[in-house]
Amino acid sequence: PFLENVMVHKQFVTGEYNTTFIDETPELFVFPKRKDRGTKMLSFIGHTTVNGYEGMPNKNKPTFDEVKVPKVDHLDLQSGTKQILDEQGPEGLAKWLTTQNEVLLTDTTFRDAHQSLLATRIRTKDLVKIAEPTSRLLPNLFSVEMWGGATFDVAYRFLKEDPWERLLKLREKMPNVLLQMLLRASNAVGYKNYPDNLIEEFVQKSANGGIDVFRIFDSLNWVEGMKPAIQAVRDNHKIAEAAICYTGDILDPNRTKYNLAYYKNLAKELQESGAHILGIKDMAGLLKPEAAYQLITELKETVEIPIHLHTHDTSGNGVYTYARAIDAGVDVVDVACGPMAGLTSQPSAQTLYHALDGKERQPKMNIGSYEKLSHYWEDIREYYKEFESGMKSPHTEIYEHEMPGGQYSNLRQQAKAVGLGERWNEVKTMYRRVNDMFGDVVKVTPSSKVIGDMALFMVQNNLSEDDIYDKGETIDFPDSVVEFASGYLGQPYQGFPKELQRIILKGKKPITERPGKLLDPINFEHLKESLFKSLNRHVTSFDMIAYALYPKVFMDYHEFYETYGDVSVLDTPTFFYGMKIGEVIEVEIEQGKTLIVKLVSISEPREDGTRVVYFELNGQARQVNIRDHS
Ligand code: 3PY
Ligand code: ZN
Repeated sequence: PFLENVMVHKQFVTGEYNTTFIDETPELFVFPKRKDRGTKMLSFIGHTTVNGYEGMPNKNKPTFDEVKVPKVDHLDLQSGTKQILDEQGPEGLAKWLTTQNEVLLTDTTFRDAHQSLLATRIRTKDLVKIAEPTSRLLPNLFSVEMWGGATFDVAYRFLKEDPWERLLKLREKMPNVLLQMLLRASNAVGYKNYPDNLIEEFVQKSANGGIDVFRIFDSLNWVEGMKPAIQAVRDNHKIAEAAICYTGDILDPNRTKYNLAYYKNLAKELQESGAHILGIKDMAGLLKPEAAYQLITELKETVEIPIHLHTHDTSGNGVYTYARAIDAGVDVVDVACGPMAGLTSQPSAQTLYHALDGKERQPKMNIGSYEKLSHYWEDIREYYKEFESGMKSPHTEIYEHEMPGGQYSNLRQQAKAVGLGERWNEVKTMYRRVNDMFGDVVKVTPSSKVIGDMALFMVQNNLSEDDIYDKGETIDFPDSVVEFASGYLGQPYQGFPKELQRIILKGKKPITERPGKLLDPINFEHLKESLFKSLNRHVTSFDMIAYALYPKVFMDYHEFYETYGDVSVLDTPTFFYGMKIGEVIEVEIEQGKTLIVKLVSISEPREDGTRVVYFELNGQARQVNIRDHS
């Protein structure tokens, strides 16, 4: 939206245009008058200073250490996996991978690590600053996971920034390593199934924007639901990493539903569906070391494609799990930079490296490089301390409740919000009970939300399992539970428990087809016209996709943008805490154009409930009126 004309238009920048570009987008060739960006920005800073950041208690701005970015000018940019993909294509890259003796690493610091530790709140500005050092210091990475999952939604909803901008900027700064995203198959980066043509459009634009590796999973491990996404990635000549979500415990003889045979069948089906790489996505950190050894050994005998393992270190067993998977021949594992690793995040890259000392598959890397990057992340994490989950030590209870890393803190917040903070232990126990009631399901976004919503609902209303069966006809179940039972998230392995499904649906017939087949395709021409009218500016394909995924979130973002302008240019402490009286900050609003902002004073509230906030902007006195919500 802040891209005002063709010179900086995303479609233009990414080369995604043809000769009809000028005809189709005449509005881009109008160079509009500049709006008063200064006033918008002062309004935002004034608002945040007076009222605090949305959803966070209004706190005095802490003093942070200066964040140092490692200097890398002296390092040549070495070619890496991105060049292999570009030269040899996805099949060539996959083949290359299987010929590597040492294990390769995917760094998740830019995505899952902060999704799992800091409620997905790391801002583009803080990612972009460390992107080039990462690509120069770690040219041997398999990939950097930096997009998708919850980051897309959170960027618009909470960070008030455009996730596509993040993609384009990180791509520019990291030209040598593969960029990876997490794609929830037919749920894209949302929480429900979307029409097939939206999935195709999303994949194509993400590929054009710079994504190389798409890790595709279905929240019920329903391969049928993954096929359109796998095909779309293949059509764009990118790497389709089709992932199996790991649940249960293959070492437990009492849990036979998800056994080795189940995983081997799935792996074969995914290979047949066109996967270039097989992903094993252990989203809750349930894969124990010996289970990892057995699983990877068997899968290596089952499929020819390389295997990429993802876990969360919640139990504290992550490094041991990886070490055993590496013994069994896994090709790539996911790690995060030390200060952003451990607990609900991925195991630490440095820890794994040292654990593999003396082993022949130890990754090829300069461990000192990772330590340099660590200093940056250590400092940056401080900015986001309000979003820490509070988990302080390894949490083996995960093997009981099986809640994914990202959901734990989220559900806890939700429980608090509905007054169940004191009954959190009950919620966890209920989560497991609900899982069993639903026939033991794979739990990952969005199926995990169904289980979480139902567990909260039952604890909140003091409902036991028997109550559901006895009084179910009169119970109004949460929307997500009804959608799930209706088949709108796809089909669970071995089906729904029939009696419970009947109770929830109250006579409505569930679907058994792929929801994407039944949903009307998006008419992008109409969408473009109607968005053009409501936004009153040019509409990019990126805008259309975002709107189609979550209309309200996108429109709220647009409204925010109209009011406050581009706040992604602010430093993070100012974005979350506003300014201190007397403080001076510099804001680079575009390359070469810097505003100097000083907060001079804030008046007492006036009769109408507003305060006057006095600034100096580039030395000139300015003031804005801000409603005090306290
Ligand atoms: C996501 O879907 O965002 C996840 O990270 C699931 O594990
Ligand atoms: Zn994860």
